Amino acid sequence: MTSELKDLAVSIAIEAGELALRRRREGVSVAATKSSAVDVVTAADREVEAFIRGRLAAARPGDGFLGEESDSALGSTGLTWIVDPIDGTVNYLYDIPSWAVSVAVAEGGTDPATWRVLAGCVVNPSMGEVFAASAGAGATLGGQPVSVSAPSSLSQSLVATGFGYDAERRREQATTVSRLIGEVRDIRRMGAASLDLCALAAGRIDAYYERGLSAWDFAAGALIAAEAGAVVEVADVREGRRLVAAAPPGIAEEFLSLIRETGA
Ligand code: LIP
Repeated sequence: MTSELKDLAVSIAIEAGELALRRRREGVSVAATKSSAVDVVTAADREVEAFIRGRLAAARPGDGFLGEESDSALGSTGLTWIVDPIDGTVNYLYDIPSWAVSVAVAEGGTDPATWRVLAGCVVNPSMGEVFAASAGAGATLGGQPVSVSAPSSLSQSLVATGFGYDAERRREQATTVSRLIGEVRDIRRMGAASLDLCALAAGRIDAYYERGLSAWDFAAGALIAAEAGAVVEVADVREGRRLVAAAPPGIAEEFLSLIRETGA
């Protein structure tokens, strides 16, 4: 079952990525803003989500849907598809080749506190990279197994994070980074949570944290990272914003402790 769900997620995410890439090459502009003047949505975001939603409705008509750009649907099968049609929208708008199509399917609803993500796929169309995982069956990049790094220490670890769309929240997050940056190898801010988590899965970074993500930003990437061997924590809700943190087992406890100490 989870293998078939993963195959469907991969098939749809690849096709959606091809559509998004075509629209990028045709030219992209802001269609609207959401939580702030810099929280943008493009026509492609909406078109790609509609495409994904249509393919899922045809393949699994009774499943629920939760996407970034359209109304959610409960469904009747107990499964819900959790979709970010273009994660890294600002990168997409600026034609920075670090954005992704993220498709996950979960049972138990859409609250990370209670859901069980069964399968997921994250596609980076600009790089031609397809990350995928199904629960208990490992994670892959291009169909080949991937696994997290094994950093010798936290001070030797490359850490990725991200920032919110609200200026005051970004100031707070910058303060956290200023406290953290001297304790680790370096920081990377790449602009798409799903790709940050896949980079962790592939050993391209050693740890990741971010506060304030939506379920669709990390549902697939968190499964891929966990199936690649990462300890993934989605908790510590503060002012309605959860903390997502992930790291290899050897540094996970120390890393989680450090990001809490620094106020993440
Ligand atoms: C993005 C996340 C990223 C975060 C950005 C933004 P979007 O999602 O993937 O990690 O730092 O602020 O939230 O809005 O591009 O789908």
